[in-house]
Amino acid sequence: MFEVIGERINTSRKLVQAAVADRNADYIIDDVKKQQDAGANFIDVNAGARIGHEKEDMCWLLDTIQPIATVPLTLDSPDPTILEMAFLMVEKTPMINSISLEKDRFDTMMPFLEGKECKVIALCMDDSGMPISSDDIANRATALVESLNKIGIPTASIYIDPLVQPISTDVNKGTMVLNAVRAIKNSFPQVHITGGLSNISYGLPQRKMINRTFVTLMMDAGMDSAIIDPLDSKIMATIRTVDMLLGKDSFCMEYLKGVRSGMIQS
Ligand code: THG
Repeated sequence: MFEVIGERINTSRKLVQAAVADRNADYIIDDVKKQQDAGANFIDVNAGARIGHEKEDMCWLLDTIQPIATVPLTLDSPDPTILEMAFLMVEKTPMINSISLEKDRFDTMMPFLEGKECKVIALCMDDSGMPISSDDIANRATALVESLNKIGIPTASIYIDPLVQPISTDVNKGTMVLNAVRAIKNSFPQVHITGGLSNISYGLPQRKMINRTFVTLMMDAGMDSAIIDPLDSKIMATIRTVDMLLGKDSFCMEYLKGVRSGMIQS
């Protein structure tokens, strides 16, 4: 079944930033509990937005969240030193977000990840920037999977983020990433596909309509995880319904549970 990575503990969100600045643990604890109750399978923790404070903010967030976390954490930072510190602090084996093909990041992340059991998100990003075609995305995914396999990370622990780009800048950005996901899953049936979805709708109105329609297409292509807001009940209901329609929900049990709880409505 689809794995939801709850995105809300991110200091780029105003209320979270204020709670972190004020060391308001109750706010953070309440938010994490809500995400877990709504069905998050992982809780993403990103402390990157208060420049110069990432290290102590990440430490405080992890100390605050861990005692009440019932699911593993997704440690989210572009800075390998933050990820190393965070990795040592967590009790449950985390998901690392992320490695990429950008040389500096790749070269410091590889020795850190070598032999570790964690799950890892691998971005299809390199020093030339965002991918420009389906082949480009798929080739970067292949390079990431092969490098990670070499240091002992099994394909089933790798979550490829193909990097969704705004459809408002180029109407082909949807099919570009959809075709890439199909190609990646064809080469590596065991690999997971994840990522943020909301970039697809950047610059357009009624973004949630676009995001939840897009997740349906992405799931058909092979996406089996995403970094989203689990308190958005419409996207959660869509995801659960698509899982059923794609044959991932035996006897439609999870769908029926969602209907009975009121989470899924016409
Ligand atoms: N891939 C990977 N990791 C990621 C991303 C990705 N981590 C960060 C981000 N993208 C996903 N997380 C968030 C968290 C919060 C919001 C969006 C993405 C969010 N945004 C509000 C909005 O867009 O309207 C604005 C913030 C606010 O509330 O002020 O909430 O792609 N691997």
